[in-house]
Amino acid sequence: MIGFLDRSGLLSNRGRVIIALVGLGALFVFAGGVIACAENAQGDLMSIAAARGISPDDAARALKSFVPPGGKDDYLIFASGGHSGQVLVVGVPSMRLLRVIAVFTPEPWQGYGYGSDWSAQALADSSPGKEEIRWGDSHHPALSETDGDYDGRWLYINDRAHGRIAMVDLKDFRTKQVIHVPNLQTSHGGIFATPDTKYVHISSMVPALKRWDAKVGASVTVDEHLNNYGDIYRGYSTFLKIDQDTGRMAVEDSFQIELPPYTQDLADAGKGPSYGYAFINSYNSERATGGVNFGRQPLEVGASEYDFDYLHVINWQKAEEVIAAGNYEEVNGIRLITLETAVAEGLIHLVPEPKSPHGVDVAPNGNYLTVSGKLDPHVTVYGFDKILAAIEAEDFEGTDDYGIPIVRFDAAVAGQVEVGAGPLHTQYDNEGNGYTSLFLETAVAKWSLGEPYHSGDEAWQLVDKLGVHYNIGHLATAHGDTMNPRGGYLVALNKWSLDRFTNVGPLLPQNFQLVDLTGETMDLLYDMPIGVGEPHYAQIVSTDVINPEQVYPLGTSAMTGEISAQAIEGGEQSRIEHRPGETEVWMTVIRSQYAPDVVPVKLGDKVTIHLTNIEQTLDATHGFSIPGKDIMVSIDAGETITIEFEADTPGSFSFYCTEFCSALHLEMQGWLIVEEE
Ligand code: CUK
Ligand code: CUA
Repeated sequence: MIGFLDRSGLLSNRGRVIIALVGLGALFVFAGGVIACAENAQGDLMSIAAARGISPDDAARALKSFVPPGGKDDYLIFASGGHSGQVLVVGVPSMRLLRVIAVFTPEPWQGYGYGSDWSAQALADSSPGKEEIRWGDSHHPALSETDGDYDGRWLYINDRAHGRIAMVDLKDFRTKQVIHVPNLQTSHGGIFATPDTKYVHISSMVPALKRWDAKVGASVTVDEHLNNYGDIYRGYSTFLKIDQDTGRMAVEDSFQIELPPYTQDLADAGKGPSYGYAFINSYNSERATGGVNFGRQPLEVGASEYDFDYLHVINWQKAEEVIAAGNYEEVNGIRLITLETAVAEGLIHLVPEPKSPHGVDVAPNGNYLTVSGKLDPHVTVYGFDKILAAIEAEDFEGTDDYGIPIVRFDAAVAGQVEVGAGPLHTQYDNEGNGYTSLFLETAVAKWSLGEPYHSGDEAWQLVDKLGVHYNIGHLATAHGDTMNPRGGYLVALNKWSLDRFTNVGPLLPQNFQLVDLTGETMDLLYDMPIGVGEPHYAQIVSTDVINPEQVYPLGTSAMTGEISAQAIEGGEQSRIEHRPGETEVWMTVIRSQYAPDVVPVKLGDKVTIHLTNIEQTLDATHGFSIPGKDIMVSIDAGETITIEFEADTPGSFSFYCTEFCSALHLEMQGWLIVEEE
């Protein structure tokens, strides 16, 4: 033990670690009642750490993030899976990957998109253009909220590459709806749920041609693109109405507001005093078009010309009234308030934002809005009360080219904090602090908000900074987007990992870093490599509010929640019906047998099989696949899934259960026999 401390050479600083190790030793004494055991345990811990070259600080960090085998996590991270198109569910503090939820991309283990009646259909129906899209850039997850806090009902996420948005039901962690939002070509802003989940918001990323229809297209020339950009392109802010029973987005009850062709970026929901408002920042208010080969400035130069871009302040409650009054146009299947109407009705105001802004994040009290300019070392915090007062007093510095009033910058600002280079996104804790990611500095800055959280010299101060590895994008704190943040942990979502893991390059994993917020200074606890895409954003929710159901009632369709009578009627559940040109099969699935297990069909038949897993035990999932068919379904206990295919090849085909479900799993197979007439 002495040798170990000598090796560390920092005895006084490491005191707390020694206390932790001694404390752990004491626990063994208490449990075992044997002094010798205590010394051994302590000695063991010390020698294990020493043998592995682990410093006392790292040993303490390991204890803070370690969840023993069989132990449970305190929080779940719902992280976008980036180009994988999926959602990743990770435990905190253990940083163990617990689940991958298939959303925009087919996923074979879950049978998502491989022939099942619901998921394959959802993916096909949501493809915006003329061909089926088989991937997505899953981007910003948003958990549903009640009274401004995560309620564990649903999760929404957008596909940055398209105007798609999906709903995941947290009752069974499955995607239940994928839609393409009319008029959007790409999406970014938000997504957020209003504090009551009345709406989920998504806005366009890059502006699209006016009245863009993804299936039909629109006519444009290079000349029009370069010279009329400001006239022929528009952005869109979309409020998708949420069915409170099912969580589904109802496009027919939703509406859109047309925006200027700035590149709308991140967005957030008003809450508390700002309930009824949405905030969307933007860059490229210059409306640069790119086109170096046509003698134009590079886009990144043209789009960085102005000192200010604009935060959009949108009054969606007032927009609801405009819709109710019938003052809208129906465009590509959604009710659209035109830019002209939005200006005339006073639905939108702009507030200048310094230098190519990226994030806008509403503080827990709903009054402060933090924005950061990628090219400005400050976070700028607006007071919603100040913005409202300025709007009321018409304290404007003019209008933009589309007639939208611009609130005077100084009238809106409540505070500014110099945080460092390349600030992007901000999250909050339960003590009135903001945490801002610094992309260029590759760090997290902790800073204090003003009244009522901090006053006098305590307000608007940089409090602490922590280096992260490397090039942080988003960050997330526990319940950090709600009115009730929990503090405790922060996760940094880093784009580069360079020297952090064994080199598996040249494409290296992304790096989720777990940070402890409970001490005087932020402390980095753990690195988690993510090797499946570039996750952008994550939300962290207490496991208290996530309660998935155990098993489905017998015969349930996971998609609709409906119980199929035919699937469960006694005796009727296992049978085959032949009709001219088609065969319909009702098949039960249980450890370790399909019934029927020999399925005769005629060549050319349209074959429909309704598979029902008649088990009622958690995790007793079975699979089903047929050689030569792109079919792979996963059937959870109680679930019914229908598959359809054409019997286009004569012969016998051994279908089998793809899940190692029992000792006789290998025997869980059957035959599809395709007979020629
Ligand atoms: S954006 Cu990725 S780091 Cu697309 Cu949310 Cu800021
Ligand atoms: Cu069922 Cu293997």
